[in-house]
Amino acid sequence: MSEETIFSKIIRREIPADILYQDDLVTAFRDIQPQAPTHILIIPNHLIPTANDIKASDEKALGRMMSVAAKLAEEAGIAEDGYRLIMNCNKHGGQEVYHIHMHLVGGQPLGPILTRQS
Ligand code: DGP
Repeated sequence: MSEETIFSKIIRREIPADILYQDDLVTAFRDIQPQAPTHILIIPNHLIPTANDIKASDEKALGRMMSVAAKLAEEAGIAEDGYRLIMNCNKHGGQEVYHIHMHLVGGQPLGPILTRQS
């Protein structure tokens, strides 16, 4: 049994968050430390700790995360100019919260996706 994170409390509305979208499968809310003018997190309502834990049975929720990202990008007015969808995994990926989440980031040019670490 994986341990819940703060994101489960956000899903259940036990702690405050700027929730933009919620349905039976996913929840989307503004990141507390935005890295760009638009920075939204889209998460499955059930706990999947990392991308390594994604199973075929999660495909419906993962697909919904993608379609909700497209809808929210459109609503934020950043669809035409473009944006970035990011999912970090584990230590090397820089994952901090162990409940998978897709970052929807945009509203300005984002530069190269990676800079090589020496
Ligand atoms: P990652 O490094 O991919 O695990 O990103 C975690 C993100 O979660 C980070 O951008 C900050 C955000 N975050 C962490 N705690 C909270 C919280 O309590 N509320 C909200 N809205 N965002 C949070």
